[in-house]
Formats: sequence, structure tokens, C-alpha cells
Amino acid sequence: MANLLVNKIFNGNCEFLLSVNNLTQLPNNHFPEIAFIGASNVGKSSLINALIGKKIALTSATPGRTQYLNFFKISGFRDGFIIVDMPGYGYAKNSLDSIKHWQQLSIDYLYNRQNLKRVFLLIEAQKGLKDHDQELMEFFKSYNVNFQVVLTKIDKLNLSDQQLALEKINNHIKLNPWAIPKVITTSFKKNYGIFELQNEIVKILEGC
Ligand SMILES: Nc1nc2c(ncn2[C@@H]2O[C@H](COP(=O)(O)OP(=O)(O)O)[C@@H](O)[C@H]2O)c(=O)[nH]1
Ligand SMILES: [Mg+2]
Repeated sequence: MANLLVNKIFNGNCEFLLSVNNLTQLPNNHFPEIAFIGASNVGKSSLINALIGKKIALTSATPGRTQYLNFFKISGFRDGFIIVDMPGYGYAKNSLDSIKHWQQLSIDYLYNRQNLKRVFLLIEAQKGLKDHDQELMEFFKSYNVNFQVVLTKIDKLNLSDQQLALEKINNHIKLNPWAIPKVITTSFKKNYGIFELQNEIVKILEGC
């Protein structure tokens, strides 16, 4: 039954809604939003495509490309809900201006957006937590924003290193009361953890 519901939702209709690089352009509606944030190249767009089963978010081997909030509407659950692909951070070659722009856009969105129901913070399993990720977690703590960690590209590690990566993250987030304790490990390449993430999203939507 649960499987059927998840399939119905994520195999349903999905459309690109809009890209926003200024918060005045945010869509004015009541649809719940689920955001994906993380460093440039962590695998946000790939994961979103895997969730939806469709190449709708642009992926790139070149980091630091997207400086927009990209909104995708999925209509398979109640009136629908929105997945937000957020601009990446931490790319060393980004200019100061683009970092400032990232902060204004992303931090304000995360802090102010009423529609936002969950932030998934993506961390590359092999790389672990970087300074920028930790700063973002501190922001979540200071501003009472719930977030949930998703480990990406788990296929790059063998089983014991996967376990180690998970332990490290768990040790870190247990100190943060705004972290959802369950970390989801994923690989878009191996189609691993995608169903679990879809399930998690359905649970969030059901609780809205
Ligand atoms: N091995 C592996 N590579 C991945 C995975 N997910 C993404 N990638 C690669 O990482 C690069 C960046 O992915 P992308 O989704 O564009 O990252 P974004 O910048 O966070 O949106 C691309 O070359 C992807 O093919 C994964 O699960 N496993
Ligand atoms: Mg992307």
C-alpha cells in the first residue's frame, strides 16, 4: 500500500515551475516545499532527477553553475508539492559577489519561507563534512530550522567506509537539536536510498 502511494506520487506529473534569483520572485501559493541544499557538485540535481524518475533538474560536472532556486512542481499528492533545487556553495572559484548573492538568496529563503517543510542537507559520503556544511548547520541551529542529512554518492565507498562516514555524521548531528536524527544514504548511480527518501518525503507531506 505504502509502495503504491509512493509510486503514484513520484511517477505522477512533474513540471519545472520557475527559477528564482531574487526572493521577490518566489511563487505565491500554498504548496508545501521540500528543499535540497549542499555544496556545488554534491549531487543535488542528480538526486532530484532520481526521485522524480525524470531528467528535469540540470546536472553538470562543472561545479558552481546554478545560482538560482529552481522550483519543480509534483502533482501526485493532494494539490501538489514543490521540490526546490538550491544553489550550491563552497566552490572555491566563486567570486565574493556570488557568495554574497548565495547568502542573500538561500539564507533568506531558508529562514523566511512559510511553505518550506523540510530541508535536506546533502553531504558527499566520501568527502564528509566541510566547513561550509558546518556553518550551515550552525545557522540551522541558531535560527531553529529543521534539517535532515542525506549522504550522496555512497557508491564511491566500500561498505566499511560507508559505515564510518555514517558514524561521523551521526556523531556530529546528535549535538544539533534541529537535525532530524535519521540520516539517509543514497547513490543515484546505484539507485540506492531513493525509495527511502521518497518515503520520507511522503511522511513529511502527510504531516502537513
Ligand atoms: N558516483 C556518483 N556520482 C554522482 C552521484 N550523484 C551525482 N554524481 C555526479 O556528480 C556530479 C555533480 O552532480 P550534480 O547532480 O550536477 O550536482 P549538484 O551540483 O549538487 O546539482 C555529476 O558529474 C554527477 O554525475 C552518485 O550517486 N554517484
Ligand atoms: Mg545542480
